[in-house]
Amino acid sequence: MTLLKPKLSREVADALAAGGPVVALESTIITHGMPYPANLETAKAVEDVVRQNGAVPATIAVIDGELRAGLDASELEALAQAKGVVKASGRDLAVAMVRKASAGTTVSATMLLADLAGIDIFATGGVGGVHRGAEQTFDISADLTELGRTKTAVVCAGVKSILDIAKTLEYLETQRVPVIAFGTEDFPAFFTRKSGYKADHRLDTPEEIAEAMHMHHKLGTGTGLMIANPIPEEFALTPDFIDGTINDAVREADERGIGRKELTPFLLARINELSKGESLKANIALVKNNAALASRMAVAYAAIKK
Ligand code: PSU
Repeated sequence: MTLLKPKLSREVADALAAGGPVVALESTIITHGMPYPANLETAKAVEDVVRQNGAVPATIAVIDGELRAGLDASELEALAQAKGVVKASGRDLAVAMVRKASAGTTVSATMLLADLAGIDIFATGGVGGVHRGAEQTFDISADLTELGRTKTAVVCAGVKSILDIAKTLEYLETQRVPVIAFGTEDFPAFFTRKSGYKADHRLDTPEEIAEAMHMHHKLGTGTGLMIANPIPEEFALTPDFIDGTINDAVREADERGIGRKELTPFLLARINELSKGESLKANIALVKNNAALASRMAVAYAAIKK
């Protein structure tokens, strides 16, 4: 069976045809991860960061049922303001297409669509993981299983402690996904540079990471890679401050019975309110930082592939 391909913007199609560096970006962060207008400003700023670092941005989404890689300014604007947009993980894409719905794509859906488009590297803020209490709820993000089956390198700032970080790392090990921290031994926890856990590997340059991606795929592993890039020091939140806020938000979600795909958006919005916008500022800074690293990796990877 011939696999589907997302519709590419002209810029993305040209870059891919020339074997040039392209970085995929997700859209759930726009539709469900940040409030308007910070979501739109961030989406545009992140695309600028990718360009400044020598790559072409490919924001991935579903627009009126069409799979897309590379959105123009008015499409980004519409997505950022749309109400009731679907949050689509990989399994939701087919139904969104049939219903001609628009959807923000999560890490899992974005990885899948990036791979179908021929894009090897993807930058985001945080990936989903094993939720706290998963031994009761079984709530494990499809992002982790997608990492175990789709050959995309995902640059993130680690996972935040709304999740069970230890179990998330265990799950990634089971899924045969290398976790590579950039320039540090520590696995970062999104708002903070350390989680208390070590990453499996440390590499110190984008070129080395691109080389490792190349070897990983040449081994036929068939899995993705997680590149964990700590938030820049000046934007990092103090663990005491953010951990208390996260615990309050998690408790509230529990009391209100919020779960499944509503849980992560609820926690992100609540943490932003409780932290009086501090978490959003950190979130924006780390996404840009990840986009810069992903772009430098894409430039190096394109040179290796040529
Ligand atoms: N973490 C963030 N911001 C986000 C998300 C996670 O800090 O926007 C989004 C991503 O799109 C991720 C999704 O793929 O939430 C995970 O949702 P779930 O936990 O329901 O799988």
